[in-house]
Amino acid sequence: DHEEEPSSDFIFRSKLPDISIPNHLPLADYVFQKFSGDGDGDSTTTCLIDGATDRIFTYNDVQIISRRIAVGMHRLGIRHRDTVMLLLPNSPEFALSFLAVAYLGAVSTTANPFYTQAEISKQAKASAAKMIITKRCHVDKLTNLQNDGVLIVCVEGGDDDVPLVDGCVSFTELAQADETEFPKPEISPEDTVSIPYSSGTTGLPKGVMITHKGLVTSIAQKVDGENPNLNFTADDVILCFLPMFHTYAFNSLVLSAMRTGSAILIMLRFELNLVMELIQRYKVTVVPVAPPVVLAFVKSQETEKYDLSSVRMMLSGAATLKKELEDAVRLKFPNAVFGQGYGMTEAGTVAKSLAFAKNPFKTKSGACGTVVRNAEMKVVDTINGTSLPRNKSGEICIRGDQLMKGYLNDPEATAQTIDKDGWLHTGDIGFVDDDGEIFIVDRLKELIKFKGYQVAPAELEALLISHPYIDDAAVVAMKDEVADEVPVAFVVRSEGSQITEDDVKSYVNKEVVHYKRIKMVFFIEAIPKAVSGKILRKELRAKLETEYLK
Ligand code: 4UW
Repeated sequence: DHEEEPSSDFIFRSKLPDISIPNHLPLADYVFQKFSGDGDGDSTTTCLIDGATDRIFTYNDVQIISRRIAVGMHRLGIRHRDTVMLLLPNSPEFALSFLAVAYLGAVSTTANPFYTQAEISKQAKASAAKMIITKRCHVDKLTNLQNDGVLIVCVEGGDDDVPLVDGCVSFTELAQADETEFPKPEISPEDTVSIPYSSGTTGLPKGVMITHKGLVTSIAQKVDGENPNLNFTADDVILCFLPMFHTYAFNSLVLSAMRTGSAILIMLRFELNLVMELIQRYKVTVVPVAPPVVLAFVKSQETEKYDLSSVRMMLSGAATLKKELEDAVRLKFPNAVFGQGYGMTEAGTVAKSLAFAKNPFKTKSGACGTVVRNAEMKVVDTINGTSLPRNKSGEICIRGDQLMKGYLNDPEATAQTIDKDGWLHTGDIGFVDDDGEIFIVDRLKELIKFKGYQVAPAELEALLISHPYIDDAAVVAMKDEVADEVPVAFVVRSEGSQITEDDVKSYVNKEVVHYKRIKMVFFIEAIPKAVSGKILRKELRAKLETEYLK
């Protein structure tokens, strides 16, 4: 009973032609395709550089070590379709573990290692993780999971210098298995390869089922074809300080770089002077950033002390970048092409600047890219759902093989996000201009982005309402110069309660990672709601500006 779509739909496509995408291949085979059989990749070239230790892994090393880890995991009982949680900071071990899991046909669920015990526990249980790979300093947050039978693998220890934490398996040992014992599983393109978490357009964080086919498609849309949209080459050194547990870094940088044979210089976290030192030392050519990093570069008085002339490409994404900031950072990197990417955990890369193409196009400052190839985009009216022409703002929708399979164990939320015609509704408001460039102007969804990190209001509201002296609560974004947005709470005290702002903050903030912490609390008589019970967030945000922050 498939209804015909109205022929009046305005559909936007890339200026680049569609290409043939080998998305029948399992992810790891696709990523290393150039290094197998008659591929033209040189597997003795550098794949990973650990910025913290200067350790180098060639393409050959990465493939062999990740297969060994796969064998090691298999010996411990991890099978096709089992879930392994990666609770690791940016490190070679992160990439190696992810690939090992992919080789096995198992599933990675990635989480911020600085999550609290409660946050980790929720995700590990919801995704049915059988194993967690982590660092020593995070093991004490996993005791309850370990007691439930989850295997904990620790990247330090097991050799002569460092003793292994009691009850943990040693990563070193895992990586010493015999790769010839590799149990090549039958992986279907529709198998899930990773389950990052995202709150999407509404509600609590949900597991996002990314398939081999989806991820291969998303990578190919960027770096494959005669004129790749994102022209990474084997000569590039790509800096990665963006968190690897997030789709932007792992899909768009690490895996895309591996597909092209580039070197990835891994940094634990963003630290401006270290970044500049590494750019100079390794002659970094590509610097992927998020808006707060752009701000740090622009504000820094020390950029001239370093030789940053090797940088030929700087990409921003994950949050709105102001045009003034974009214009200012260009001056600091005169040799670099600057542009944005726009993506979403559920949809991979949605748009990428064509300034990064091998044969580039002229692009405008402030645009967040053009829709990726082999995909369709439309902009729909938020009231009646009709598709809108160029230069008219509405909700951005995207369709193609790169989309998630759905939310884990949540068909209802899946159906709310991907409609029956296969369009994923992003919850972002924007328009497509005469040159096909996309501008995001607002967000329809309730998601708050602190420096590009997701903060789900529903998660904080659930915590607030669990307090005996709180009757009702709503969390909305407040504008912030550095973080872009910070979460603030409106709270209805229960009758007779004297609960203070500090009480509320300390009750919630100990349960969540730092960027989800509530920055301000406003007491209110009642939370404004629609008849449907939906919180009128727009009204609260307006209230913030007119009443509270004057
Ligand atoms: N401008 C304005 C932008 C932009 C933006 C994202 O945490 P998630 O789910 O995912 C991301 C993914 C970012 C990303 C950027 C570039 C890229 O190539 C890629 O490939 C996978 C991924 O942030 O949050 C999704 C939401 O973040 C906002 C927007 O609201 C989106 O729905 N967002 N990029 N350039 N806003």
